[in-house]
Amino acid sequence: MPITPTEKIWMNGELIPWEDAKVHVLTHTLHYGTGVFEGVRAYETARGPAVFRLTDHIERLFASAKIFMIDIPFTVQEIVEATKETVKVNGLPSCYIRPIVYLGYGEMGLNPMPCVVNVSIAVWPWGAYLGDEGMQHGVRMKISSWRRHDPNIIPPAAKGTGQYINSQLAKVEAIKAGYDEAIMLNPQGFVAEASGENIFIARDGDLITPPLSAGALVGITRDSVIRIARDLGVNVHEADLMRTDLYTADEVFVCGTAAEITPVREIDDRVVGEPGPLTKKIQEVFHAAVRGEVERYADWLEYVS
Ligand code: PY5
Repeated sequence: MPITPTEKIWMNGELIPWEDAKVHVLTHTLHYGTGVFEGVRAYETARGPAVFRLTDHIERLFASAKIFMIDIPFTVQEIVEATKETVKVNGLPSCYIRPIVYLGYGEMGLNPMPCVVNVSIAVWPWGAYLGDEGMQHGVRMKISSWRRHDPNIIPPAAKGTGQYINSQLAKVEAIKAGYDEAIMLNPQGFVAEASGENIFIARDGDLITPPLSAGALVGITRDSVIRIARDLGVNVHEADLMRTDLYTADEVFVCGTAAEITPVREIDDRVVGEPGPLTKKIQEVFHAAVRGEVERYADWLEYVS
């Protein structure tokens, strides 16, 4: 899905025209992948655009930066405000938001610490990441032959730009084999997550998701799903899952900012089926919550004006 340009991008404190938001080819992050980013969404609500769990996303951005010892030259509050400003100035009722912290031009050694730290925030309209058909009827997944990285090799707790080459190896393999998305096992062989989403299964009415220690990103949608499910009276637990737990699950779905709640209808050619009742209910509550229609989750929305 090609990016639709919008008007302005926030770069290091200034809103500049979309086409001027450029970096030098010797930008450090381009060469070695030390950068951190977020994927956030703003939704249309009755009170105008609202950013879903914005402060939580920006706090995770700072946590990712801390892991890589990148000092962001702004505060959390400043980036929160800059994000709202960028959404507002572009005049979109809803959009995807991509804040990125990257190391700039000036050094080429492997020591990233002397590099200048840059921050940009871009927004553009982005529909269902795994497709409208997938959102309604479920996607077909493949367990990747590529493993999710071990926490002592590259930390899955951080959303580092470079670590996504691992996700891309898995995604390309899955697409080339005719599937929509890849599921990644950790070095021990347990399910970690999908290439850009966390994963849940439903079994006997309970929801189970791999623990963060299995190599899953500390997903904000994952956390929202856990809260919604518990509020619905569903038992949710974290447990190591084997690939066969996915094959025999009653329901499977993945979740993330881009993918929202996407049902899974097939894994490695084993049929899970059309979206089940638990998946559909959580999808429904999530979609209402992000649009400001559920009072209980009002604190998840940060309005841009
Ligand atoms: N796991 C990985 C590896 C992710 O990249 C993402 C988000 C998630 C889980 C879900 O996290 P959250 O719920 O906090 O978004 N992926 C990005 C996103 O914006 C990039 C996808 C292209 O959804």
